[in-house]
Amino acid sequence: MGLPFKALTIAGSDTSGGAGLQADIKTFQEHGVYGMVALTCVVAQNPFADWRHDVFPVELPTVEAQLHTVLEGIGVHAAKTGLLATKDLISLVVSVLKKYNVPNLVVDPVMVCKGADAPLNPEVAEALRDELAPLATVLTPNLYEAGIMSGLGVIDSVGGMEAAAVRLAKNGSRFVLVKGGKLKGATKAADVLSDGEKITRLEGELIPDVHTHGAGCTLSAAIAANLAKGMPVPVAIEKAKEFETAAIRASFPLNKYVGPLRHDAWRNI
Ligand code: PXL
Repeated sequence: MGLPFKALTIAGSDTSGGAGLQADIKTFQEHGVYGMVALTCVVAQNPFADWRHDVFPVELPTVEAQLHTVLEGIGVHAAKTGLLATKDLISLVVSVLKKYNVPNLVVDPVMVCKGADAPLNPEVAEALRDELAPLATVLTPNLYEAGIMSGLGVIDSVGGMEAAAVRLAKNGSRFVLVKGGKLKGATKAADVLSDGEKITRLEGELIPDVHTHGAGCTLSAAIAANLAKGMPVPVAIEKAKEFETAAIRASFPLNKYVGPLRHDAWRNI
């Protein structure tokens, strides 16, 4: 066996194991990519308060030290960002990423955790859009995040997704993948990919009544893993969607509040 490709996730810890850095590391592993972590915050789910998500940010110098460990001390073929929790954390991550010029950066602009529907403050959304998104090789907003970041508000059609994707690509991200999984009335899982000029609709199977905790983290980590291996962006996305679909099809309940994807499901396809 040769040396593996290496990837870094800059993300929060989901104590329940299905999203955040846990989803990322499991996904990297399933792709044969060596995973590393810079922890930005800890998310604990409160079993005494309807599984409320409490977010505990990590101190800035601690995050900076972790980024230096990996980016200065080791090096990566790709990186991804997940939950960054505060504006200051975003600014720190942006300044360090700029210094190291990381190849292949996937930005998942996480604004809310499912079940914790308190959107992060506007400052965070602005910093994601103005500071971090322009560094992205691939930006992967869901409908909610695409609506806020593009300024288009509520997005409820494929046309709206296309407009948001183009606008966000013109904001500096090389590719934008707007995920339509939650589009009302859809019969297919329709995502939209744009580089600011071309628009592609990516249709997949819509799997009804499934658990989807960690789906966004898993998809963006799979894209990062495929980019680390040298795949062109559209191929990396197509293969990541296949991986995610298999993992969603095999998702399972952990308790009455949450059900994660099964990251090893692709082995049995
Ligand atoms: O799925 C969004 C998400 C991202 N990152 C962390 C999370 C969650 C949702 O629970 O806990 C750490």
